[in-house]
Amino acid sequence: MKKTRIVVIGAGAVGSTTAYTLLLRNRADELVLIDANHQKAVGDALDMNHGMPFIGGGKLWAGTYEDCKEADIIVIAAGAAQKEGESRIDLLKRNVSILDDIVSEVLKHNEHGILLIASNPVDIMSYFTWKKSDWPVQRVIGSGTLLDSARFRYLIGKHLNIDPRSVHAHIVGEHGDSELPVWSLANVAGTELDIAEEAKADIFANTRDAAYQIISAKGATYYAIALALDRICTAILRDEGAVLNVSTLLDDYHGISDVFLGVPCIVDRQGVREVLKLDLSAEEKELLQRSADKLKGLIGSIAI
Ligand code: 6V0
Repeated sequence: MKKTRIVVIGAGAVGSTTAYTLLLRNRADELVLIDANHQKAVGDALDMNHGMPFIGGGKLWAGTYEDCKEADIIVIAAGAAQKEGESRIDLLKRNVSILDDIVSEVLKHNEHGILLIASNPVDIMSYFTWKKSDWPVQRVIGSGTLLDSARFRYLIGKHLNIDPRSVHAHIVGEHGDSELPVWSLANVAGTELDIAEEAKADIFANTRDAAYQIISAKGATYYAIALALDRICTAILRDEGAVLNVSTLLDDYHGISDVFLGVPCIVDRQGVREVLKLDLSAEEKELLQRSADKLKGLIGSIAI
């Protein structure tokens, strides 16, 4: 039987934590770490391999782009941090250029896998990767608002004292400042949420600003995004048909097209099998349109 292989490109905080999460959960027969700083990937692979006697499991190594050949999923978590005095647009250009190099290398060796993008700004990076790869759009997936939706469900669950897995609620749009909460459809077992408007505003503010809070406390976020990436990999490898709020190309989604945004999608072995159109309120549609306009403006400013 063919072995399953996941390659993680970018062995920084997000990439190495993702590899560790995939390893602990025994998701793939083979895990490969690639980083421009090869020594970092080598160190991580050694460190994790020393845990094998405690968990058993497959193989893990620090590799090269040639290892992408057999990959079922290629996770991209490489990125550059903002330099002092650098504008967000300049950082964006620099990250697009990093991604351009990475995707060129991957494409030399793989044409059948699924590209799963975590690098920020994730919706733009995913759109760029899709354009660059020329792959069917199903096979280029951004982590989108899956993490944001998890934060949202956690905070609603905490407020109501209900297990977050039993809370059905979506954050859609950009993974970032223009994202929006779909309160009109949020529910527990089909029943409307009994939450006051002020508490709702607080829950959403803490969802949207979660990354800022964590980064100011400890410099980076990586545990929950690693679990979100693990969730997407699992839906793909097990052909689950799971509904996950990933970033995908919209095609007349409430009138929005030609931009990647986080919306609920059915994810299986093909990647994004189907995009689910939420029955949004008029206000939510307008906010989603604004989120799309913002991203299109940014895409235009870097001339993809
Ligand atoms: P980090 O810890 O600085 O790691 C980045 C890694 O990328 C480093 O090890 C670099 O050596 C490596 N790298 C840089 N250029 C290249 C290249 N050309 N080829 C291969 N490797 C390269 O960053 P961290 O891991 O914290 O974040 C990585 C990316 O994930 C950033 O863009 C974050 O903004 C993004 N995140 C996305 C989230 C999401 O929800 N999608 C959540 C958290 C972070």
